[in-house]
Amino acid sequence: MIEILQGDITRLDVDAIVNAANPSLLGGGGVDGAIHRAAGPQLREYNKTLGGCPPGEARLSPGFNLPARHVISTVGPVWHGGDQGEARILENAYRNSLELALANDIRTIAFPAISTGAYGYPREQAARIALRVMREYEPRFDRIIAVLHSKEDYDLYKRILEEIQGE
Ligand code: AR6
Repeated sequence: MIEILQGDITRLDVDAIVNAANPSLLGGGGVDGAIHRAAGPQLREYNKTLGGCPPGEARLSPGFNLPARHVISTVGPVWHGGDQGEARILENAYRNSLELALANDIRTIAFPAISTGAYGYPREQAARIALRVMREYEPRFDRIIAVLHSKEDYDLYKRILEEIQGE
């Protein structure tokens, strides 16, 4: 089942929250900064052992001080206008996060709106990709949660999910 929530992803008690990271996996701003602050410095120490992550791939870490049991870090594309393979990389970020979750018996997972902040991906196009991949994987999870920071993004996701469910 897909759920759409407005709020702070670091507060969720789920098997895994997904981080919109950068390829270093060592922290940054936005949701990445919030997750590292809430998880504690052990997350950065652990991620040093992972050796980074290319765009579109995903890596697993423990949740440390988070209510969530795991952090799945993925790296979305930086938006360069849309002709640099951004859509495929964004789709892969969602898909590889969900595949990594399945391989680790994760049944409840929460995603932020990957790439739509500092990385500049147009929000509506990104939401369509996110929700289409979530729909595809929905039967294999107990909960797939999209967590939106702003009311605007929350409303956008609600609208697009209704559109997709009507197809
Ligand atoms: N919970 C849920 N969503 C949040 C939270 C939160 N606590 N905080 C912010 N968002 P961004 P990106 C939303 O910039 O575009 C970092 O520096 C935010 O409103 O966090 O993938 C990394 O290290 C936006 O809608 O991620 C990378 O360098 C969404 O999360 C780079 O930013 C994603 O915005 C990644 O950029």
